[in-house]
Amino acid sequence: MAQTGFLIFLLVAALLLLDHATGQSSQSKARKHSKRRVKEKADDLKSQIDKLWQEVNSLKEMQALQTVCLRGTKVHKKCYLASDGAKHFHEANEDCIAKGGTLAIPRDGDETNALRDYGKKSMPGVADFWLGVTDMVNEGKFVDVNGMVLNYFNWDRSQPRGGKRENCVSLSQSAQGKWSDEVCRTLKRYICEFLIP
Ligand SMILES: [Ca+2]
Repeated sequence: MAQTGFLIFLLVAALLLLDHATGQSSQSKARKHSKRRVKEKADDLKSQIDKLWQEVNSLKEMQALQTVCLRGTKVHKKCYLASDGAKHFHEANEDCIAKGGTLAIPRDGDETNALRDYGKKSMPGVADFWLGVTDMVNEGKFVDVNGMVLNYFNWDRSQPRGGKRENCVSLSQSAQGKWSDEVCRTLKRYICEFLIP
């Protein structure tokens, strides 16, 4: 991204200036006034560098998000990206976090439909996949992977029913996007979701 390149250039220029300013500081020890001015200048440059770093990092995040959205799909204010392989719930969750997202958490009927359609398209023939919903902390109290209360549930008939044995939730394609609790150590495909700022 051209913007990132420009910011990195600015950062390097600022670092060189800072180096120069620090050098000056050691040469002019005798003159207190000038020394203070140089220190102020250096502090100012440092804060500018901090700001530039923040911008570089947020640009990197935006770029990563764009890549995800291009590879996956963009629906409303989220991007979804299907996994290549199957994993246990915890590993699937960690993989999504490493990519800057979470396991997909449908928040309403529209998101369920979008997720179901994307799942069918991106993972044809896959019967179900992990969602970012679990009751492993408090049995029977299902929350999202951030531990936040859920306002939307889409349980299949007579689900959840796994008790303490089944603490992780999957979305079933054959049940039109309905949820079931499952054994967390089951190998399943998954979809990561990324919130668009
Ligand atoms: Ca349970």
